[in-house]
Amino acid sequence: MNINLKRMLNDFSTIVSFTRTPNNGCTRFSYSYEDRQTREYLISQMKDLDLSIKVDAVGNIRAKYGMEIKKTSIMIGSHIDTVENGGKYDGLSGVLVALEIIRVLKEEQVAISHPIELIIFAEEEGSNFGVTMLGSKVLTGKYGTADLKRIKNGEGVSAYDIAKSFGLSVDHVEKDVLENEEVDAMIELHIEQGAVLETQNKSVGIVQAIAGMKTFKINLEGDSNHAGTTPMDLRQDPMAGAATIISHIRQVAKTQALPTTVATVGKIICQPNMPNVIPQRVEFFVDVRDVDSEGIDLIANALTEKVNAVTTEDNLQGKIELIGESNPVKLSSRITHAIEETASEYGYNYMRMNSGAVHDAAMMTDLTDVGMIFIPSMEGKSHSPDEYTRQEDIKSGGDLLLQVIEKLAVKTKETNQTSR
Ligand code: HGY
Ligand code: MN
Ligand code: MN
Repeated sequence: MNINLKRMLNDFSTIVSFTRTPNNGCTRFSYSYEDRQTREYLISQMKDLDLSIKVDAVGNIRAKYGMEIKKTSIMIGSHIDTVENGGKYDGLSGVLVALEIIRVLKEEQVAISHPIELIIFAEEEGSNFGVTMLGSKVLTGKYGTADLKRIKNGEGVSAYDIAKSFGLSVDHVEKDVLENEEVDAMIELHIEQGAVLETQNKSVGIVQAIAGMKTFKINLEGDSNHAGTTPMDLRQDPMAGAATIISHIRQVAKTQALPTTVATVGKIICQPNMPNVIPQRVEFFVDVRDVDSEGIDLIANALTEKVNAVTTEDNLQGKIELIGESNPVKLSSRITHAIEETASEYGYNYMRMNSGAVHDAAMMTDLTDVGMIFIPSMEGKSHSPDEYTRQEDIKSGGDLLLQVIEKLAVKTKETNQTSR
């Protein structure tokens, strides 16, 4: 069996058009107009397949094929939200491959031993609130109503209120949590978002571990003043303080942390943000990641020490807040073995690897056996309008996932095997 690439690409071009920034990448935040357009399109496709559809308290979409089979399901999918001016393939590839696999299983009337559940996680990117994987953290019980009320966007509106105004039954959060015995396995197909597969000349990555991360919000308050008349030694300048902290963290990540440790400052807010005014307040976010917690902790400690030192030296008010985190995880040997066995049986050009990006799949590892299939990102570009994955790579990744589903959830003549 193979996926129908042409049909899938039709889904792709339809959904890629749902963006707030046409001609400048995909901008499709969860709970936005573009998100609603995408949900309506995908839910109509799911209805055409007679899937049993459930949209949960924060907007995760669960659509089951083979509902009548009283067995734990095999869950496949990813996310549809993007960063600002993001790429076409991040998240969406995994969702559309999963939808296409269900179409093929139905079309070919394949006798499945487990229901196949398409999952679309909400707010994976953290574009609204700066907290990644909000949907999968709620689905797996890591976040509840209190967290949704605590987490706020740049205008101070909580995730709870945003979900409510989007029309979601956000008071059902605790009722919608995934139970342990609902899912036999979860597999997410995703673009690599790095350059390893391309440089190693491989078309498929079998993910063994997913990096963990911590996101810190640092707020520095100084004394706003005239840029021309304030002598340098009388300044309380939060932008100068932020610059000292940011370059220090870069230095520590490059020279004192582990080779797998990365630290990024990608968002900074300056008020009043005028060229001729010493700022009053500067707020910036530090994104720290590693497949080894030791690297994350090393940066976290260095950051706290530096914020304390700079606020004292520069006479600033400083506040450092951990706004989101996830642990590094190892993926299931059962599922990675099933993926590798299938890949070698069908002669795919694959390699085992780690993921430097975080993924919703990581949130599922304490509830079920999880695997990930990576497909190449050309020049390793992602979270950018230049993000590109070749059609033939989407096809081979999708075919491989379909063949793994055959192995895990299709009744075999001899054994009529069931796993759980
Ligand atoms: O940031 C990430 O790792 C993911 O793309 N949300
Ligand atoms: Mn993603
Ligand atoms: Mn992403």
